[in-house]
Amino acid sequence: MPTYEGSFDARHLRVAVIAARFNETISKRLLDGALDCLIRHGIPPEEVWVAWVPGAFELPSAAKRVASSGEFDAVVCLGVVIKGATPHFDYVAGHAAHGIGQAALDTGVPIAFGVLTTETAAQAEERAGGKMGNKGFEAAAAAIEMANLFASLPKPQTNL
Ligand code: INI
Repeated sequence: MPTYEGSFDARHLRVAVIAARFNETISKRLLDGALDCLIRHGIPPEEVWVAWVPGAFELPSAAKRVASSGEFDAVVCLGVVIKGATPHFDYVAGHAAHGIGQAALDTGVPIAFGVLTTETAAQAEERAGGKMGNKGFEAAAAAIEMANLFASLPKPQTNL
């Protein structure tokens, strides 16, 4: 029975990280977690690629642009959307989730969803290096695993 599983060896991988600046204090901690993961798994620090966008709403278009460049094996999207802070939480969070997923489907490149969607800033902080871990680290680990899995799977004839 052929069984496929992606390893966490990132030494050979080209990974792009896109971080949303809104709620920057927290998104910087997600970025710290993502970089820690990528470097611990073997990517030389000078080869990790980072781009900043204004907010989570901009993550899907930037992710699609970067993923379709052909220069990366995986993309990690990071952002922080806090419900208490905005009446249009559902639009920003919904667009980010749907759009990032669609960008991954459209490009065939794994794009990890490291966007916190929480009720309060305290809940976001807990998930950005606090007692609930660091979702930036987890998203980067998912990106590594998916990039290695895709490299080992049978090649698609089309991206559809
Ligand atoms: N962007 C976020 O990343 N998080 C938020 O909580 C947020 N709030 O609260 O509005 C937010 N808004 C900005 C949005 O992502 C866009 O940058 C902006 O609408 C310009 O397109």
